[in-house]
Amino acid sequence: LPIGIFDSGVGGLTVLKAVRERLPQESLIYLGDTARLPYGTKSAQTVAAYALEASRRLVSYGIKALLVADNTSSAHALEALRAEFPGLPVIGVVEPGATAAAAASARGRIVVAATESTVQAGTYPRAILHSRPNAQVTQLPCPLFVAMVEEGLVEGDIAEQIAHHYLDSLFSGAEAADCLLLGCTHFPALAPLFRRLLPEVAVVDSASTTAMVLEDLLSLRRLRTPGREPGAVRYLATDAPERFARVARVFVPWTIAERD
Ligand code: DGN
Repeated sequence: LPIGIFDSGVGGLTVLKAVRERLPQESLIYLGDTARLPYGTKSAQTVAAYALEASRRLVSYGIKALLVADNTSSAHALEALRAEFPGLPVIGVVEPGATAAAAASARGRIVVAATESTVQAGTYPRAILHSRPNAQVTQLPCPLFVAMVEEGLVEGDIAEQIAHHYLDSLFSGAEAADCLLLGCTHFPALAPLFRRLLPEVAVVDSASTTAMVLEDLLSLRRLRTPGREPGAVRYLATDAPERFARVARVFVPWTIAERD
């Protein structure tokens, strides 16, 4: 059976890519709930209801594990999803990302960049403080980064100005943070820009850590697919496959057919 990967839209392809690199022999089925995106500006109840509905659809295809790539759904709905599908391993991106940031930060001054809805949930600070109780965590809602990435503005003047707008005050002065946790599916596309603007700062993206956690979980439950043959990857979107295929180019270096 494949691993199901769920996201509110296209950005979760950053997580799919990390899983593909780490576990190439696994078949994957990706569902982007493009009809209802963005989740990042919606209330907790709405996000949880949408995440449940989309995940039910993914589960109906037959999957051996559910990976919630969407940070907003991971922040609000992970427990509800685990309760809905007892026996199915369900993992999100918040805990792996928080653990990685807690380990990567030199002085424990961590900024979590995320959508407004993820910030409201407060799940990232809770998870970071669980790993590193004396950390100083600041949450930074940055909706413009999402739009920017979808427009392909990941470098250049506009991208730099918006990055300065959000980041400058937190990463300067005596109290400057030393770690930037990318708490949104879209932000790994901006990681090269952030690393260039903030060379002293540890920029942590949860996608690769989540792929590691998934690997451990599959091994533990004896669900790994043996062999080296690459698994199949299937993409589903609840709306506008043309836009999905176009925006996907920002996130993965391969082409996704409009009808898959
Ligand atoms: N996938 C969302 C997240 O990781 O929070 C970002 C896109 C959105 O819904 N705004």
